[in-house]
Amino acid sequence: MARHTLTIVKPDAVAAGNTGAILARIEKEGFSIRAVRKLRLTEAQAQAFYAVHAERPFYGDLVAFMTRGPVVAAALERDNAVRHLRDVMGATDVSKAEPGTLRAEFGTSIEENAVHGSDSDENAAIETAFFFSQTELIGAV
Ligand code: 3AN
Repeated sequence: MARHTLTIVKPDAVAAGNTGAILARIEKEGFSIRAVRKLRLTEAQAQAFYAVHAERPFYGDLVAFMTRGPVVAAALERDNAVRHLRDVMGATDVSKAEPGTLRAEFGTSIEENAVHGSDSDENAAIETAFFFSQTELIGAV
């Protein structure tokens, strides 16, 4: 089981001042932060990051949302990293997210759902490389 995943605190949660609370919860879950960066995605970057959704009706809105303010990206390490972060995040649609999950606590809708987490080991590697170079990634000590 691969040990790496990538999270993004989305613009809604950054604007609401929830970055620290979300990263604190992620650390409490046993993740080590390998690298972290605050940035504002360009339209081209957001389009590329969500290219898999390019044909979906919500793609334009999703790109607009993800570029409307800064995000905080973090590369994470833990046993069973992808699965565990997905469980901690909860369902994409906030109204279906289990109580106690990050999306239930900090999200407000299916789109403004506070946090992203990679959905496979393969995408975790691609998404981590999207934000960080190899030399920026610090292994757990
Ligand atoms: P997840 O983030 O749970 O992996 P994806 O990858 O299916 O979900 O969707 C990526 C993002 O697109 C979601 N986080 C959400 O912001 C947005 N999204 C997904 N499905 C919808 C939808 N039906 N309507 C509006 N936005 C959506």
